[in-house]
Amino acid sequence: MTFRLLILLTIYLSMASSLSANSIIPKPQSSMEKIGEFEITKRTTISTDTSLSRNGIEYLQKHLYGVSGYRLGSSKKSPAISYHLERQKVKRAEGYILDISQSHITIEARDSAGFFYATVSLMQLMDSSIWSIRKNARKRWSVGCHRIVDYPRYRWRGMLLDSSRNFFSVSYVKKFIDRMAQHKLNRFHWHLSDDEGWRIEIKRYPLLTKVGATRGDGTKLPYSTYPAIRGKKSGRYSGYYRQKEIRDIVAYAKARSIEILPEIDIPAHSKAAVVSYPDLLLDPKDKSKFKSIQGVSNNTINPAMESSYKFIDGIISELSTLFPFGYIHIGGDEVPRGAWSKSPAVKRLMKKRKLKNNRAVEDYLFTRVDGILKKHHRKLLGWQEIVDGNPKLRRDSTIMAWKSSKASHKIIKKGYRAILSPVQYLYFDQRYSKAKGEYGHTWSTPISLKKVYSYRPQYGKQIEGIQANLWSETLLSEKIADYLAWPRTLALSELAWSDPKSRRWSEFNKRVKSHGLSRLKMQGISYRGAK
Ligand code: TNX
Repeated sequence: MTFRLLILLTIYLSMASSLSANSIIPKPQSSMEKIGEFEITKRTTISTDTSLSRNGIEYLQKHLYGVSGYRLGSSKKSPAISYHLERQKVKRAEGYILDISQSHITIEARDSAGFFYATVSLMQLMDSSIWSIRKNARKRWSVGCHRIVDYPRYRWRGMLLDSSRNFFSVSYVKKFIDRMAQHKLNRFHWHLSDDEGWRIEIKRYPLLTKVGATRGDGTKLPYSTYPAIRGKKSGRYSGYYRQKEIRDIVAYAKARSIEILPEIDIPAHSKAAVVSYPDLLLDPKDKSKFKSIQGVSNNTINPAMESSYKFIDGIISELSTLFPFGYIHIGGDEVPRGAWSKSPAVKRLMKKRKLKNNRAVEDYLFTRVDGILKKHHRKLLGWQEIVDGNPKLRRDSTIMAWKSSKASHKIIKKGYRAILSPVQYLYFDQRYSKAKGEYGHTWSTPISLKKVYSYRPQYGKQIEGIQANLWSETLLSEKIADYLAWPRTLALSELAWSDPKSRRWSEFNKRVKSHGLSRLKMQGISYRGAK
């Protein structure tokens, strides 16, 4: 081959490869591959002109130190990696421009999230061992030259972890958050109370954790509230987070551009609260007997007791000191039929307020709770059942649509904002397939990785974004949690971040197999298919 031909071939190949995808998940909005490589070594220097880049830089340094044993020094004169505040060129919140050439890496963004995500993208272009949890021999990291211009499709890119049905340790919660951040997810929805356990220390109401955080022999909560667990039928089970631990986790998430949305599920799904404070939360004269869809008896806070509202106010007040995020999730799902039907207090309330039926009583409750949230400068988030009736909520309330991919229509019509989390695509507690031995719930349809990826979420002004939910009734171990969450979370991240027009299942699947999974493996994640 002549020299000229060789050059032509090289140019052609580099053009062709610029069209192909790189290793980044979620896929960037635009990415161009260039010729050459940049090499990060011990001597590479770093500089910045903004404190907004702190989280990004620290994240890179932490990994380099953990794996290669060095941190990069800073240099103002001839830095090799420079972080630069750029509000003109980078127009979108959380967006960034990452330009890698043979002599320089330039990162431009307008906010802390943008700098963080640029850094994560840079690290995904490095050898996957940068994600390793162990030190290894690698000291030099070559990064292919690229120019990437990127920003998210949705503002809300969430995941729910249910710490009530089965408890997860602080260290697992941190891992969960870190892995979300690596894939540019930014909202951690933390389900902290349910029938099976109250999981957060509340100073005003110590019995919530003294009584309500333990179930089983000798406690007030049954060990095996179906389908809370699949394992043993008896024993004792407890766990909760102390406020100190909560503060630590909030800071950990913040350093990774993740806001934490705490959820206290009311008025139903509240057995643990009700057995802890029956005098406050129940009408002593109520003779109603009812069961939740999960088979838990009388699990609902009474909406006619003033003490219920005082309790809710106290909880929300403490939550707002712990969680800086502007929203609190109040549940609102699955109020069992027959709840309060024989409560004299509810009957009196109905008469006094001219409430026609049970649904109107619920509306009254949600309206009051929204008022309490307002007092504490928090916006309301709740499950779709809240707007099955007509509570008077503030316009900026946000509702999660979970029963189907069309459930958002009603929410939008009523003028609220919606987050899409349809059980048919984004309930990661459901099994992957019908094959024998699969973990997970079976009550909805199986959800394969491909099925997640095939979801076409609605887009529009009132759509905040999307979220996957990892309910934990069947999550008997962290391994099972990992298995159900991964690799499906990779698909979630792409639905939440990337342009749907650029999504191709076969290309995504290839990228997952050749890059995505090896990054998970390096961290010891027990994803489905891991050996
Ligand atoms: C429905 S989604 C629930 C949860 C369960 C989940 C199990 C929602 C608002 N309620 O309480 O854990 O199904 O898949």
